[in-house]
Amino acid sequence: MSFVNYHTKEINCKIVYYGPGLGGKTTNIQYVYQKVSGDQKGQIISLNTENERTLFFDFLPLDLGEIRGFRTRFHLYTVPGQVFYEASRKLILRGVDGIIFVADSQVEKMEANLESLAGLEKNLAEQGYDIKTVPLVMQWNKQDLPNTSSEEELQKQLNKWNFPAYSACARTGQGVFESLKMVSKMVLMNLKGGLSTSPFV
Ligand SMILES: Nc1nc2c(ncn2[C@@H]2O[C@H](COP(=O)(O)OP(=O)(O)OP(=O)(O)O)[C@@H](O)[C@H]2O)c(=O)[nH]1
Ligand SMILES: [Mg+2]
Repeated sequence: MSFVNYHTKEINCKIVYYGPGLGGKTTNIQYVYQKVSGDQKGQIISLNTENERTLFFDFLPLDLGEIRGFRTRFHLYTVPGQVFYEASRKLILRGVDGIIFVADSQVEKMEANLESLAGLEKNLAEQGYDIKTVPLVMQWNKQDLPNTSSEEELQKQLNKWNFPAYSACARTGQGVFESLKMVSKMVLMNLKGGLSTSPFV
């Protein structure tokens, strides 16, 4: 739930990058961190295993300045994608405002994508959220690799709700800000009072 404080004129929103292990969630927020200017970002915090897999989460606070008189901050989180970290994913999803589902476009990863998406739907339902109504953007990542599913196939298998979707290569940054801009716009439009200007546009 976005935290809008009318007294101090602050808005805090939580965006979670969700998806299967090694799909590119951490790479997304590392790219954002590299590109956002110093005064807009806090430290990136990563809790990793020794081989660079996310152990608990990555966290990047972004300060977007004022939107209609409200000091606006976005807190970006990634979940650990490895199957056995389900409890961590549930915890990180608490109070989420917007989600970027980072799918791995490689053909052999379709099962892992489907499993992760089913987990997301279930974890949201446990919080009382219906996935259909949550601001969510699909990201078809790793499109630079050979042997990827077509966008049409990804769309058919993973996006029956017809969320906005972007092809991406998080390593080079393709699609990274497009996804973030769209989800931020959806989150702000969802806020009471309809603050409809995306801070990234
Ligand atoms: N070729 C290619 N490699 C990518 C892309 N995005 C990420 N990678 C690579 O994929 C590997 C895993 O990326 P991460 O960002 O750590 O994946 P993750 O989703 O955070 O993984 P977990 O933390 O285990 O859930 C790294 O070696 C990245 O450099 C991409 O678009 N193309
Ligand atoms: Mg990670």
